[in-house]
Amino acid sequence: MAVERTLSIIKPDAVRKNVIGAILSRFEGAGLRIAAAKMLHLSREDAGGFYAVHEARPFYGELCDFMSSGPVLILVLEGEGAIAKNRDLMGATNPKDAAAGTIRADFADSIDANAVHGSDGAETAAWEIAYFFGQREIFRAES
Ligand code: RTP
Ligand code: MG
Repeated sequence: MAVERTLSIIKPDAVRKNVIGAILSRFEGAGLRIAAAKMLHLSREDAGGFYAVHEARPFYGELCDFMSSGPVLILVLEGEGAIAKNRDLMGATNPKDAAAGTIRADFADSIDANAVHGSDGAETAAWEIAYFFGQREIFRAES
């Protein structure tokens, strides 16, 4: 399987709950490396631009309010099959549907406050990584 990069966000609810370290351990335990990281308090415009693909959806306003409600930790994860692996670790969007042992089953409260974001495909991963990081902020395994 090819080495990939994916964008992960530890969302404001998980930062508030003080479970950043617990979530990072899930990624590292599954063989993903943290290739980049930054903590930001997104403006509503930052959040809106990031989730522009959902602009027409009824939940878009609440999503932007929530994502700009407190600091987030934004990560680039790197590893074999990183995009799908991260989605597997996250679990279903609604924590009620998330499989036992997934991040959302263990740390999310609701479909809105669902602890983590993860890119859903190769194209979105590339776009999302470029939204937050320059090339000099992303590190390869050997650096
Ligand atoms: P994410 O983009 O944050 O990783 O989540 P996802 O792929 O699992 O879900 P997506 O369909 O991309 O939706 C983005 C976020 O919008 C909220 N949402 N609410 N009320 C609803 O029906 C609904 N559907 C989605 C969720 O917080 C979801 O993470
Ligand atoms: Mg999504």
